[in-house]
Amino acid sequence: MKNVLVIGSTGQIGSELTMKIRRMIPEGNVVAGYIKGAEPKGELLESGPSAEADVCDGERLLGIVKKYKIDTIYNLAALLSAVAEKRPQLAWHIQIDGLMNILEIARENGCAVFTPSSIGSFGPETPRVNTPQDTIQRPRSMYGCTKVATELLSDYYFHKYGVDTRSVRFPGLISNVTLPGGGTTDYAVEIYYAAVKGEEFVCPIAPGTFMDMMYMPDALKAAVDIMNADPSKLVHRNSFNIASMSFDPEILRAKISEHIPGFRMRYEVDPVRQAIAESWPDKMDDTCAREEWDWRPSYDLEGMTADMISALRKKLL
Ligand code: AKB
Repeated sequence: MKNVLVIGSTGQIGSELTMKIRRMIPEGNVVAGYIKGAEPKGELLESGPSAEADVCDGERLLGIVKKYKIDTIYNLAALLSAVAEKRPQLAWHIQIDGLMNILEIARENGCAVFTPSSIGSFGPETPRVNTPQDTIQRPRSMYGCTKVATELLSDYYFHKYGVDTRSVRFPGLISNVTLPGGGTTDYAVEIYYAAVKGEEFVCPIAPGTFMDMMYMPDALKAAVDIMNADPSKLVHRNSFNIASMSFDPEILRAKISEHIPGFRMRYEVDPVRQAIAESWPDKMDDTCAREEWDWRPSYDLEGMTADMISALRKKLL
């Protein structure tokens, strides 16, 4: 990995991943791809090249790949689960038509491709606890349908054309830099902002609803490590379960209260998000990622909470 295009560089993952890769390979071109209306600013804009890179515009993408001699594409363009339920056709267009554009360009230009999958690729018939790497994937959400199709198409391009596609199934991601938008797990980010600002948090997910979650530094490490992994050791490719912690809103509330006594939370359950959350695993088994490319998370709930609160205090107060 030397010349890298990050599509969706101003989003929740992209804004931090682009900077991490730029620090890792200062001699390379790490292009911050963006769409109109979400242009990079500040350090992201100033620390390297950027280019308009809409996944639905294959010709423009090809131009960027050729201009910067791109060898690796991080394809982070996606509508998250709750928004995708409102705009299912658009979600399919971005996540699948867009992916086809990228895979074709990768096939013709020898690029490796990372397109994340998610806990959303599972559904109500999937074993909920210690969800295996290879298991039933029959999601009921459009987001889930696009994630299963992403896994299949990415594997197809690997087996049929030898395109170096690799991926992980991200849990809900928690970060103090860029907010997510329109996901089912967003509550686990928003709750920290409310707690640090001294506000009551209105939780859209019901108590007792467990989901896998992960702190952003671990997610970024996974995204980089999987692309740097020794290919001869990879039995799987698209996509690996990765896990670090699982909790429900009550456990998270109690943990935050240890750091911010008096923190208040009440429930106003959002039926769309709740239905999606109930169809997702409680906790994935990530043994294959540990064995095939040495995946190890660094943060548990306590470590993440202490770091989130300290970072948000500096940012917000
Ligand atoms: C969402 O909630 O839609 C995402 C995800 C788990 O993929 N954060």
